[in-house]
Amino acid sequence: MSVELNSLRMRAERDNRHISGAERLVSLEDLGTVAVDMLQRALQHPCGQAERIYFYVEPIKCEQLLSGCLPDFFNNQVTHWQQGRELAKEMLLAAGVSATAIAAAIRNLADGAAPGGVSMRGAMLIDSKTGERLEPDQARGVRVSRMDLSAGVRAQLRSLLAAQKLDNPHVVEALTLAAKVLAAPGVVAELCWSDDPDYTAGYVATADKRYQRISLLKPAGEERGGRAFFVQCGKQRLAVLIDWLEHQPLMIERVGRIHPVRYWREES
Ligand code: PML
Ligand code: MG
Repeated sequence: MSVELNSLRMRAERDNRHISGAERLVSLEDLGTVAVDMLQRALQHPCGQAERIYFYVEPIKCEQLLSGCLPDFFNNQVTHWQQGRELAKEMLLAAGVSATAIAAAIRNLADGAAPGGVSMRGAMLIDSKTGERLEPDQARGVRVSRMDLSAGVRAQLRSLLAAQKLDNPHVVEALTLAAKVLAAPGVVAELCWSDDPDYTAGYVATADKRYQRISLLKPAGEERGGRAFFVQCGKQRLAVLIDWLEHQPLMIERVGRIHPVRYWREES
């Protein structure tokens, strides 16, 4: 018997700024429990208690739901954030992103990619060759929506991550989001670091289905962060890509491989 699913989305603001968002695909039965978890999270956010919290619930048509897989997970431990950014650059160059596009993404994430030098609500879209920003609204960006892990994959992933002491909502949600981004038409790679002041990690995800976690990509206390998707799709197909990222429902039904931690020492 197929279960009807609902897209449940939360976004929270404080001082008229976006501070938190969450996405799930849930049955009617689980809607209340999951929404309460999201509410608590917004009320206990490290940027301060949310002042406005919005919930959106919409049914998903079963026939629209696609099945996806998680990328392979690599855990890179670096000694400081500058080393983390150098590593991210190397990974993005190897994935075919130009040095110009990488520099544009890092500059925007570091300076605050939205007008006023704050973090965006969603992600930037960056042309992977020219470095041009392509998202129509530079405050809102593109919000990746309507994706989730099946119950089996969630349990399996959490137990695999627990073995590396990484079973936390940041990692689980970032992997889920990256799985959808890498499945999208025209995406070459993604760079992300957290906009939460107490979370300094981020990742590079690439079209060969690798999620390279990097332990430090920004200084502690820094609130500027977010996501850049490097795309190669031409302006006509941009609207198709944005629609896919925001609206195509995707259930992730396969885990990827979890690789052991790798320690990066500084060159002496
Ligand atoms: C966020 O939750 O703000 C983004 C987190 C990205 C890094 C997740 C990880 O630790 O792998
Ligand atoms: Mg955040």
